Amino acid sequence: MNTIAVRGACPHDCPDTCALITTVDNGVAVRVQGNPDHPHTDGVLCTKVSRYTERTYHPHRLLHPLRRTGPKGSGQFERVDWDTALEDIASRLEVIAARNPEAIQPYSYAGTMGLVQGEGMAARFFHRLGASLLDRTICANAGAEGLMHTLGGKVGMKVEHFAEAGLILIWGSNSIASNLHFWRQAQQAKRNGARLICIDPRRSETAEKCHDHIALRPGTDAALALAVMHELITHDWLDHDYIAAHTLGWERLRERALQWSPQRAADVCGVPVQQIQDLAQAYGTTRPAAIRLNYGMQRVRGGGNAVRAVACLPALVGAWRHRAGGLLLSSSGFFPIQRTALQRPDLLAGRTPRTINMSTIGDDLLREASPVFGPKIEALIVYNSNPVAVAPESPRVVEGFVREDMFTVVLEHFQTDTADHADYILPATTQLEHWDIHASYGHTDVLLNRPAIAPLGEARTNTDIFRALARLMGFDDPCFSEDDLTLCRTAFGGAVDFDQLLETGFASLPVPDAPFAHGGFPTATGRCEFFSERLASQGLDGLPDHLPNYETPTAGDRYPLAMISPPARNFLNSSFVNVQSLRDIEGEPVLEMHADDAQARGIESGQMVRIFNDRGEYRCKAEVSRRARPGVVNGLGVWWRKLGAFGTNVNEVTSQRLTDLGRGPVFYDCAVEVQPLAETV
Ligand SMILES: Nc1nc2c(c(=O)[nH]1)N[C@H]1C(S)=C(S)[C@@H](COP(=O)(O)OP(=O)(O)OC[C@H]3O[C@@H](n4cnc5c(=O)[nH]c(N)nc54)[C@H](O)[C@@H]3O)O[C@H]1N2
Ligand SMILES: Nc1nc2c(c(=O)[nH]1)N[C@H]1C(S)=C(S)[C@@H](COP(=O)(O)OP(=O)(O)OC[C@H]3O[C@@H](n4cnc5c(=O)[nH]c(N)nc54)[C@H](O)[C@@H]3O)O[C@H]1N2
Ligand code: SF4
Ligand SMILES: [Mo]
Repeated sequence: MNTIAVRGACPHDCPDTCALITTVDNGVAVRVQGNPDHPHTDGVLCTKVSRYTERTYHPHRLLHPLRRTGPKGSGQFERVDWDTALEDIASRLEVIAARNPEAIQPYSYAGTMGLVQGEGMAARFFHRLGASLLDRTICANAGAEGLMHTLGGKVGMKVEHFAEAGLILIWGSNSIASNLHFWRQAQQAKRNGARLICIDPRRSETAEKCHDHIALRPGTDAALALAVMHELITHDWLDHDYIAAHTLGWERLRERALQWSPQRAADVCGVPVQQIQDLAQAYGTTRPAAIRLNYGMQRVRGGGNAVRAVACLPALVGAWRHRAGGLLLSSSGFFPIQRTALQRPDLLAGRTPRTINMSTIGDDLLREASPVFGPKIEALIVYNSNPVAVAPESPRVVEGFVREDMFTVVLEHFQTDTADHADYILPATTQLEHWDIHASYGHTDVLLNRPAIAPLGEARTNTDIFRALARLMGFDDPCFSEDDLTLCRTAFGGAVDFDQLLETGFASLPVPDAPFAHGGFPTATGRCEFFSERLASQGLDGLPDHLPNYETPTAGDRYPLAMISPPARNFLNSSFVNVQSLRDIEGEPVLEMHADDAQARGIESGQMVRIFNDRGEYRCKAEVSRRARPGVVNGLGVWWRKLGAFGTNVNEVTSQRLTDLGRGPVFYDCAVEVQPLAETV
């Protein structure tokens, strides 16, 4: 038997970006494990990716191109050969482009985080075509903007130093589920005597393993952070030297924070005042104090401001002085990604296409041509994303996708809800079958992914599909013939040692251990900006503040419950929902409810319920659970609609409104009512 071990990288949208070792027997991948040589991975993978061969060799993997035969959305297709599919797609796009290339819309996100199979060749293709651009806002934009206006970029603590902290605030993050390798650091800190405080409306797996859990109402984090500042000020738990030397706008922030007494915040957040005072005391008096912030807390109207408020805290107490102090939301800003070289915006040749926001794709697919909007969307090319399941307000998204006058191409591994609506489905390779290179948003190493096995069936890489379309459409710039290994080299240019990547599979960036111990923030002023001139000059509040949710339900309202829909532990967004062994662990879609809320509606655990508002209706089982706080229901995971009850998932009821900063989605700012299903059918 010929057995080899191939080094790779996990492609998924997860902060951990693990280094993989795939064992291949006679050309068949038999095992995917964590690389023990990579310190962050430490030989450990999550349950999902440990089962990667099950996903790769899944009986439903798409193995050849498919052309639609039934009505849009029916999921009926016939097999066609690649030439037929690509020639037809190219000629359909040519006809539309001749009228107006902006009627062609790419739609992609983080099915793979790879810089090559992501926006590498694809971006070149769409730039050359002059297609509309896509604002990739669906996950992190509000927080990213908030961080940018405060710290200057997506930068922060190095994850390995959390193990030395004396206090860790785990803020809007279910780390056990979504950031396992950080959780290992937090556990090490706990063993060393650190105190762990979780701030999350849901009593998550992580919350129950921390010393304290602050179960605030969704969308009230800025109020909590401002009240913590209030206490830091009134007890003088401040690092005056750090504030004077390395921050901007202290006097103004002080004035704002003093308006947020713990009692006022307790009323807004729905938590005991004592909990807020304890939190502030712990944060003001424990060194080093670290904050692991995650994107869960910015999917609400005030998400950008909330991140701004939390990101001010470390500078107030001088936490950045220590390498185990400060804050980490994302480390991706440390990576010197050569986006211009990879994506070649120069191929636009002076054209400035409009930009469509991926978070409002439902409305935008239904818009007619107008001077403000531009042309109606006539063609949609989807890759690395499953918008019919993951985008907000899916009734509108589906209405757009079933348009018979729209030409839709979906590059996929599986026939997802989105692929069901395609005119052509093109089978794509998985991470085990292609080259790629990865930055990370949870650590500071670059990872290289080598193909472990040959593509299954007739699957082709995303890059190869766009190369072929470029050729058919007569795009002759030499950049369209570059191969994937060349693109891997381009991604970081000379900034990383590519020979080392080829040899070991990973390479660390030279990031200092305590990057802001002496200030030097990547803002315009080099300071941590409590007050942002840039925001003020746009007519916005220069200081962070609490902005109430769009939908803040109270008892007696038509929709009196707040719903959040955090990720399921054994899925990754909508990926893995079709992997049987993982679905068996998750069971079925559930809505967690507090006993009081369930009882008031005559709902018992295990009963089917309808969760509804003016936008739509989602159906699943209710689970009366300690994980839910009163007034808040938790709809877990982004299930494939067709694998959920009655073909629905949680995005039936979420809204397309946008966050205060970054034009992001507000998945967790959503008021609903819940009823037992039996009464209503
Ligand atoms: N297993 C698994 N891992 C994942 C994912 C997955 O789907 N499954 N998704 C990946 C993706 S796309 C991302 S972006 C990352 C990060 O993904 P995140 O969405 O940040 O994921 P979580 O760490 O689960 O954090 C969300 C937590 O925030 C809580 N939360 C909801 N609303 C609020 C609020 O208003 N305030 C506060 N303080 N907390 C709130 C939720 O209850 C939940 O526990 O994780 C990635 N990792
Ligand atoms: N209600 C609610 N909705 C949410 C969220 C939530 O918390 N609640 N989370 C939001 C967040 S944070 C995010 S990031 C988005 C995620 O949204 P998406 O980025 O769309 O993520 P996935 O649902 O995982 O879908 C990715 C798809 O890409 C495919 N894919 C993977 N690799 C490749 C490849 O190499 N080539 C091709 N062609 N396809 C590939 C996978 O098979 C999968 O179907 O969802 C958002 N939606
Ligand atoms: S999903 Fe996250 S934890 Fe799991 S293997 Fe990938 S990077 Fe690691
Ligand atoms: Mo995300």
